[in-house]
Amino acid sequence: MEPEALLRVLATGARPRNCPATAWVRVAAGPVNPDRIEVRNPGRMSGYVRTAARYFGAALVGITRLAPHDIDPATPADVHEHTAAIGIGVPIAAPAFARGAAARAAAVGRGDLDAAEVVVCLACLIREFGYRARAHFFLSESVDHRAIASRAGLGWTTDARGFVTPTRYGGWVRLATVTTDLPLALDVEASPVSALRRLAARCRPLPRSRRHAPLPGVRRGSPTTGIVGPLGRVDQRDEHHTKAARGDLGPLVQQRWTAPSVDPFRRIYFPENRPQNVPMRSWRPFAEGPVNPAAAPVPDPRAMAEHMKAVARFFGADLVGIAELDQAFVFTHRGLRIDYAKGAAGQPIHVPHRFAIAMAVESEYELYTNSPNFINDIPHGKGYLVTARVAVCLAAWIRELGYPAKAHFFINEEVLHVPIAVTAGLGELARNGSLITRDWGPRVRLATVTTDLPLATDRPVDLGVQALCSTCDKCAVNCPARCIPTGPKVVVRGVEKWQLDNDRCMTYWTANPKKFNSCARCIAVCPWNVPPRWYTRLAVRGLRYSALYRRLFLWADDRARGEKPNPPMEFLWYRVPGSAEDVQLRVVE
Ligand code: B12
Ligand code: SF4
Ligand code: SF4
Repeated sequence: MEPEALLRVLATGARPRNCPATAWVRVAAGPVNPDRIEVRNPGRMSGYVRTAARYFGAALVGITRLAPHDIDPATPADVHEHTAAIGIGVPIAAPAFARGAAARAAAVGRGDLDAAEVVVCLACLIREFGYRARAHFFLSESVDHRAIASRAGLGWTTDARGFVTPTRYGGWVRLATVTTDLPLALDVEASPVSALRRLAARCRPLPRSRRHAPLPGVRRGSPTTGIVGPLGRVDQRDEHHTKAARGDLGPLVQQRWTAPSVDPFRRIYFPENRPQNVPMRSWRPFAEGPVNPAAAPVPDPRAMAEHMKAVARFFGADLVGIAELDQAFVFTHRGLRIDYAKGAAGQPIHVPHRFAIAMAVESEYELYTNSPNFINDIPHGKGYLVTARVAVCLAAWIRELGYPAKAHFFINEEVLHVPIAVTAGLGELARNGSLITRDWGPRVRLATVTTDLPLATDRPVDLGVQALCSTCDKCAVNCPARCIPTGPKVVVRGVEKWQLDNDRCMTYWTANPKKFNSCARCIAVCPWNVPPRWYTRLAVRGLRYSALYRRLFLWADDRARGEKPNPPMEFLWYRVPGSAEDVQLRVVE
């Protein structure tokens, strides 16, 4: 269905604002943090860079010296002074809904988009370390990726255009590069590969993209959050991040919330410091854009809804659902921090669209077993980036089909994602104030696209979440700020729900002495936050059937993980249990 629309989004088409990758040209290079970290051990620094690149999405990472013949003479002057080149290989996966040449072109386009995301994030991170770095990708390239990648040991060039890797991806990778003057230990060049191996790699089938079942077997149509009166709307100026920045929660909260984090990884995801080192920020102008005047006919909204969900999954969504947009879930007035900076705070919000597409992206379980700490801040930021990518790309694709669409994501949102996701059947509202999904529990980030594209809608689901919350209070007991209620639901703005003390939550995040910039303990400790295994998926499916089974499940969770879970975790430079003092943010030894 309309493969050209997808290709126009992935490559620079007729309307550049519907091609989200173009935003990243602005963050390929940027300001360098004047507060440079000291690198005493380049080997350790290389390890960090490699892990970070893999976390951003690279399958292959290699580090080599930048040679003069790698660089295009027209390259910006600063690159000539860079000493190291980090070669990145990103695997490509074909969409599940296309075949043949269209599938290959889409796979290559998505691979290029992902490769750009990896190098842009890595370059921003290095600049936040205090070193120069530039991302080179398909829209901003001035280096020879294949020469760099083969010297860095990623694989071998095959002919004028080909590159093959000695991995299960074979030749199905896209290359990109970061050049930098960060001191790094170098990799060795790859050894020659036999002609047979090259041939074998080329003959491998194109890997398919991840497919998630659209919640089969779920009891639909029985919403568990009762609506008992007229729904009240919310003013975004009362949003708690805004209140913190405005000073409503006290001077300490204000000072901490508006100052750059001590953690460089957080600084590339949250725009409290140098905006050009925050890739997501450059997507704000792409949330909306021109609509293709030649609208594609939609004879069957049900078929279009299924196709749209497949496209959203292709861009990286793990769950997708559709609801009629209820204006009660649209903020009344603009009030994000950036609106204050741009003088737009207080302007009335109008989202005239008929439908809302809710999307969830899972966060890595391994980084969410304990909280609060520097480690769970990392998937927090990445989740926002990935949900933003999905929403921006999906909205651009719908506009290319000829229908208006707007992406709502962190730092650019006019809607409440949780009620929309509940209405669209992604999961249920829980005691901890979050959406709980069947397979990933509350460990998901959300984004929404609003549109007029004719679509069939989904219905709310009953997974047994509220039934379990009625006999469980693990989040409330473990909340370090004591802001989750242990008692029954109350009615707020016409809705029966457990009501959190949101001011206390926000205050705890920012005023805590360890300088973690957020908290997600109510997500980490929740019994629904299970590791993604077949047996845990099976275990949670029984929760809606029996009260006895629910009690047994809670008992087993307490025995397996503890009533107050505090498991050790380690990632990059960070250790848990630990503190800011344990984190070597200043010196790499
Ligand atoms: C402001 C805000 C906060 C505030 C207020 C918390 C809150 N629960 O709203 C603070 C700063 C405290 C906060 C904390 C956190 N947040 Co927050 N936050 C937001 C934000 C930007 C706006 C929500 C808002 O305006 N709340 C103010 C009023 C409306 O809150 P409320 O009356 O308590 O209502 C809540 C629910 O009851 C429900 N709700 C309200 N009305 C109705 C009506 C119906 C019918 C239903 C079903 C539900 C429902 O929606 C609200 C939660 O979004 C949203 C993004 C967005 N645009 O939606 C993310 C968001 C809710 N936060 C999120 C997360 C993950 C967190 C944290 C874990 C922090 C972190 N590390 O990321 C904690 C968890 C705290 C908690 N237990 O809820 C995720 C939730 C993901 C999920 N699985 O549900 C969101 C959706 C961000 C995202 N893009 O993914 N957050
Ligand atoms: S910890 Fe228990 S009460 Fe809290 S959200 Fe999870 S299941 Fe519900
Ligand atoms: S994020 Fe932390 S402080 Fe806020 S409600 Fe959850 S556990 Fe409590």
